[in-house]
Amino acid sequence: METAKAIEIEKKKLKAVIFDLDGVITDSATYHYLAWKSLAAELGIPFDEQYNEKLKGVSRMESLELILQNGNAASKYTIQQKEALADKKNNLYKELIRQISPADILPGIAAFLQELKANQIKIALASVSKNAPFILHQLALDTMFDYVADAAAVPNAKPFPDIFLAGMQAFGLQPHNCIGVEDARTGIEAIHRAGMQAVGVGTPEEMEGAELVTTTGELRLAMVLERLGMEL
Ligand code: B16
Ligand code: MG
Repeated sequence: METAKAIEIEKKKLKAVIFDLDGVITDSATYHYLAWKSLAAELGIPFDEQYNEKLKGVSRMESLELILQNGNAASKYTIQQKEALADKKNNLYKELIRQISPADILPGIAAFLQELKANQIKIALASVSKNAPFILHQLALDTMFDYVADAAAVPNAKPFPDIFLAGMQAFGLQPHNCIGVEDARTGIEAIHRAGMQAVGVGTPEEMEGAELVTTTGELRLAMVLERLGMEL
């Protein structure tokens, strides 16, 4: 009986927090939007902020497909042409994100990361963005992360669990000792498929299914532990 209780307590220890980047650590979505908008305008395809919402947490090539579909242009280009279009967008995006600075860290995130570090909880990044290491550098957060998943090396993008599992495996942990923090539906699904509890940053409608729905400004270790039924 006592052994069973001890196992249950062990199962709920929080040992790692695995973060999405865009929309959680910083709002790089604005720059993705501006870069895609420029490309869409060049191609004569309608594109607005509402449509941009569909691209949250979606990989670069899949985002391009969605934009082309919106203009009934998906079959107009060869794979090679699509790769060139995606490169064009990425070059513009890379220019834009050079202006990101530590002032662009979303409210509450720096304090939450400090709390995790102070309590020896591992910190990982599970962003599908191939520009994530550069953005972390611009935010002066690169030394805060114990592991940054390589988006290029992960076979299946979100909503597959691969990128969250990569973070977990890097620390040799089990899913019940890890949680994921996300701002996109596909990301919440990926966290759940990885067997972890999900913290959703956004509105209850957008973050439906997450075990805890909050804002970055409200993220505090004690609150997260209590709401997720975990402990240090
Ligand atoms: P890149 P996340 C995602 O970042 C963005 O939300 C999504 O809009 C973007 O297309 C994707 O990264 C790929 O980014 O073109 O820089 O490789 O939310 O997973 O941090
Ligand atoms: Mg995101």
